[in-house]
Amino acid sequence: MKFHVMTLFPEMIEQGMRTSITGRAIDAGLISMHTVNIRDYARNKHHKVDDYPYGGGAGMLMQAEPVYLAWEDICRGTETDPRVIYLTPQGSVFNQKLAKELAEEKELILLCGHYEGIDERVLEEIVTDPVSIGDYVLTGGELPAMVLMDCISRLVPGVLSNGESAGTESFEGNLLEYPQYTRPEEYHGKTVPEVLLSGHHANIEKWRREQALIRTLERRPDLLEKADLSAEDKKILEKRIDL
Ligand code: 6GU
Repeated sequence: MKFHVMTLFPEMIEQGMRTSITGRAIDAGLISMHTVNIRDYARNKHHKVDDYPYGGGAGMLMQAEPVYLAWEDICRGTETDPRVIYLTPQGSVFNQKLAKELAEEKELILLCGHYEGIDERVLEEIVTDPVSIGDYVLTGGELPAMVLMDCISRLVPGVLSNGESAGTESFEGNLLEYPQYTRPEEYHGKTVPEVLLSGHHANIEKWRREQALIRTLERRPDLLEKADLSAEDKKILEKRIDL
């Protein structure tokens, strides 16, 4: 996977991505990152990339031309024309399903806006996927771009070690993950659930499924509508709802 990131703050993206698992994946050549500073494509003396919005209103907008020229330059070096993800609170909300779909691509272009946004005309011209990371407002698209890259990278084969597998975790089958415990057996007077110490694998699996269902019901009931639930799962949930 190759990520091309169009931004006014390339150092922010590079610092973030060179850390931890994504950093290791870059070093191993499993993913790569190419940041492009949109300011380098401003064709004026002061490298100005923003201006006032027509019609008035608060703040400044990023101008179309430098964004277009930066995109054009990236595309000169790519074999196919990559999808262009524009990070914006006006996008569709990112989720694990979209992450899996994007992880299949060979290259992606991520466009980070700043200020109050970007001139709509260049967005119409180049953006294929407007994406948001949730219903709240951030100062720019850099953190969201890193969220997407982190999430997509860990789905690229080889990025996670066996111990970090991307299998049974939250959002698999639209359920949250069950609670987990490690040593010591007693901590601040609280003990580990008995079943986990029993060595009885079928009972452990049953307990974990139940906990995942209860946790999803309590914290993210909206997910249950999309979850694949067996008759037994439904019984567990109904018992809880009655309480
Ligand atoms: Cl993608 N960008 C900004 N600026 N704010 C956001 C967002 C994106 N997603 C949620 N809030």
